[in-house]
Amino acid sequence: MKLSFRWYGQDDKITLENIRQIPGMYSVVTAVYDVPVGEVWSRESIAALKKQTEDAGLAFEVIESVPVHEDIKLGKPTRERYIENYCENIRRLGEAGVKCICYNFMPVFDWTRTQLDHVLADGSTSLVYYQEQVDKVNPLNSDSDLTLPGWDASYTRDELRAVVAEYNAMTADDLWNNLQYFLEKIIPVAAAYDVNMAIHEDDPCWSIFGLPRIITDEQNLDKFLKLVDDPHNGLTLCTGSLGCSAKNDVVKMAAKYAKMGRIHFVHMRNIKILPNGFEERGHLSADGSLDMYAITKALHDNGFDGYVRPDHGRMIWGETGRPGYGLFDRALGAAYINGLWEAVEKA
Ligand SMILES: [Mn+2]
Repeated sequence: MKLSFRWYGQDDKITLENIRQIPGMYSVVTAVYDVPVGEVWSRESIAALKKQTEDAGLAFEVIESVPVHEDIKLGKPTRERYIENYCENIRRLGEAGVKCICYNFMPVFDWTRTQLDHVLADGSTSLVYYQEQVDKVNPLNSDSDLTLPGWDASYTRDELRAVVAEYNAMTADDLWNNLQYFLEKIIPVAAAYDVNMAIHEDDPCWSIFGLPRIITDEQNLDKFLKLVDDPHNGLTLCTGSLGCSAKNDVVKMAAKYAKMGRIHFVHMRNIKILPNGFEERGHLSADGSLDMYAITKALHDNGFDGYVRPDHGRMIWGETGRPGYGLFDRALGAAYINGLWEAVEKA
């Protein structure tokens, strides 16, 4: 297990020195943030990130994310240029020593929550998803105020409506086909540069506004891994994204895909499943619906040797900043992951 921590680059108020001081910390998880989605990252930007990271005593081995342009997901003719750009990013990152690239294939909306500062019983705040709040916001409805926290704010209302309409004309099978087309082009490049591609599950792992979502459960992950049956075509196992559906047995999935050698990156966080959605909680098993010890043990016992990062944390001790990505609670999460790993290793 290689412990890692997401860092948003120069603009992140959490410094590399902060991250370096978390016990057991090995690598940052970062990205080039000054390039529009779909374009090629400059070698200079990649080299600068690498130098900064390594100068701070941390490895530069995990990228989250290289985002996938909507035209690729929609299967438009313009995807060719974006796929070639994507391949070039894999080559450049591989040459810079990157071992793992996280990405997702969610139409338009990426991760979705309805509130970013829900106050929990202990006074900390966290991200939550309540279905009745989602149901009130229909992006095709002109009366809707069209805002949920995780959405891409670069879309105007009309642009958002247009892209949602394009997806509404697509079936889940169309999205699968577009994903397969993409993988067949990128995985050979990833293999040549020995970069592990690690798709992140849809968050939450169900359809939003009737748009297709396919990276959601065990059956679909099985199907995904067979689209291109190469170890470089693997997973980011996000315990919170999969675990917000009670239908997903995250412990079983962790064991199964680790044994197959297809989990390259793990996002560890706990969530509490509620009748109308879920709340993000502290990492501790007792604080949510997931058995974090059992997940860790399943990974360990099945030979997992990839990267793990604490995922979203609560805001605690008066910290303010990027929701889910404060220092304090994620550092507690990292310490907990260290403890779980040491315990299963010595058991
Ligand atoms: Mn995640």
